[in-house]
Amino acid sequence: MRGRVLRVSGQNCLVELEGMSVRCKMRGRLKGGRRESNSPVITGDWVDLEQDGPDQYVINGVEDRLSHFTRASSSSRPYEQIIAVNIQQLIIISSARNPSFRAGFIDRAIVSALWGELVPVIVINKIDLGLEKEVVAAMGVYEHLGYQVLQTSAANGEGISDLEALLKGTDSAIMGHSGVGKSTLLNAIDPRLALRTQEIMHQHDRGRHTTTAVQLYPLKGGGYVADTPGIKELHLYGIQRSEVAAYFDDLRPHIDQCRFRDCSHLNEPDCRVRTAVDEGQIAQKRYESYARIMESLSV
Ligand SMILES: Nc1nc2c(ncn2[C@@H]2O[C@H](COP(=O)(O)OP(=O)(O)OP(=O)(O)O)[C@@H](O)[C@H]2O)c(=O)[nH]1
Ligand SMILES: [Mg+2]
Ligand SMILES: [Zn+2]
Repeated sequence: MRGRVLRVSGQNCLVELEGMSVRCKMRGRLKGGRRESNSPVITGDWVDLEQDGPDQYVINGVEDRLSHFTRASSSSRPYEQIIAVNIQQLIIISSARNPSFRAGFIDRAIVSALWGELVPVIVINKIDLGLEKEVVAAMGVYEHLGYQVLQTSAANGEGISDLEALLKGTDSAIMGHSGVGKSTLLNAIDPRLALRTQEIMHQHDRGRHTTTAVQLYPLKGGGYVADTPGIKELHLYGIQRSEVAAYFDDLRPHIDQCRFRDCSHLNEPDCRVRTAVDEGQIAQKRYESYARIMESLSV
């Protein structure tokens, strides 16, 4: 039988099978699988199931994945942490403020999406709290790059129907810092989800994550969406320094025109990328994000 993994916790999975949610365990040889990764079965996986008892199933195998949202763990020896697979869109949620807007985080998330074969979409939530100049400028940059940018407020309902239309009929994962309103937005789209959200009184507690596990939910209009726990730092996984510029759609057109073929675009002479920054063809902020990613990668 073929099912879709909705949630993974240790060796236990919740799997959608013919419209029902069933509990599954992983077959022994699966557990031993890829040691360098967080789990052999990931939310969004299509799996081969077998009934093992009255109310118990086992996962025999995992189908090849078409796409993935992956990061590196923040531990001292980073390992591959695959968050969700077989989805089409990565919905990158930021808040206009509280917690404060960080373009650098969005830029990393875009790289992560493109590397994982996902279409990045940018959502600025909490617009009821006002839009500072920096936020408006960043939205302009992303729109100019051709990414879809949505403005929402879960508080007053603005943009919620746009977000709903965006999610409908496709599979997406929602990501962003803790407290930007990911779960609140999903509840606004479908109150039946009844996801836990942060209490107002705890809004200023740092480091408190309200959503603690990745879970895929079917949407009423068709399609699925994965709510994910807040991410503090998005460490990129599997990308080498020499590849980063190609994931910046604004840098890429220039990278073949540098004097050196292996130009890092950080400090070499006759670097066409840095000239483009100086001439205003590449936004300064985007270049800073690129440089910071390069600094964070060792190879
Ligand atoms: N003013 C305002 N507050 C919002 C909005 N959306 C969410 N909030 C509030 O922001 C807080 C955090 O919302 P959550 O939905 O729990 O945030 P989250 O991104 O799911 O957080 P984690 O699960 O920890 O990653 C709650 O107090 C919400 O009521 C909005 O559009 N405007
Ligand atoms: Mg949440
Ligand atoms: Zn260069």
